[in-house]
Amino acid sequence: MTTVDLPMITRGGTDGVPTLADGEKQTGKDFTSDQEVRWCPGCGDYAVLKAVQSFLPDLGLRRENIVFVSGIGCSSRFPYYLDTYGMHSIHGRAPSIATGIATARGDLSVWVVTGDGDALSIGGNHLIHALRRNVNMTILLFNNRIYGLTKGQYSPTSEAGKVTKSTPMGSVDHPFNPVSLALGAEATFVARTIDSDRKHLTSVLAAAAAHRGTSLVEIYQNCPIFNDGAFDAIKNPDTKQDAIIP
Ligand SMILES: Cc1ncc(C[n+]2csc(CCOP(=O)(O)OP(=O)(O)O)c2C)c(N)n1
Ligand code: SF4
Ligand SMILES: [Mg+2]
Repeated sequence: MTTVDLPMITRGGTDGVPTLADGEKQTGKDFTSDQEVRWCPGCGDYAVLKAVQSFLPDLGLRRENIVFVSGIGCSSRFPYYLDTYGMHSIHGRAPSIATGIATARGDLSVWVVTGDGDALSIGGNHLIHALRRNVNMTILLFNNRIYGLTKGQYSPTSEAGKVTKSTPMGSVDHPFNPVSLALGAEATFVARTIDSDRKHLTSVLAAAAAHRGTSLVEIYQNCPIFNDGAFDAIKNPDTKQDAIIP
């Protein structure tokens, strides 16, 4: 039997993407678009947006070589608010569109923004195959454990027994753990972080961007309108010590 030695991956996630000229500097402002941000007051998406806008200058990449692709959902409005290239694409299909972009254009830093419904219901198949193919991109999965945009139906990450308008007697199915799902697809980088911890979130973004291959970052994100307090156990100072292993 013959075997083929695969080449060692020695390149970083952003290698090959044009960088700023010497002395050129960017700030979070350079990554802030002129679009009015349309999320509900108190939505966790704001904190993630701010963290990403503040983090992107650290990459030192040219803005025109960065692209954010999203699916459909509240979280998927993300590309409008970033002054990079972007695409608010098709429900569940962002990983596939991003796969095409990353495959054709090695000079781009490719990011996906998706929600728990977008990534794990309609887009479940696209997500697992993107992870399996290990194309060079970073997937930010905003998990609020609910469909926000369509006004509060239960999602594949809602806890069993969830009472919503679409499950008035409580949901009967068992939720996905996105991290386990990604590991099952043999993803090469998997992480979980939370909207309210800017420092941790930023460090995870940096590690994910530095990884060559598909990085999956699950971000716990509070939806104060349809699923408020979903992550209180890990936010509350009285309980978080028992709920988190850093
Ligand atoms: C083909 C198709 N099916 C269903 C919908 C309705 N729809 C829009 S967004 C969404 C789910 C959004 O939930 P999630 O991905 O968790 O994003 P969130 O709004 O919570 O950020 C659904 C079912 C649609 N737009 N297109
Ligand atoms: S419905 Fe929930 S997830 Fe959507 S913008 Fe409002 S608070 Fe955010
Ligand atoms: Mg959601």
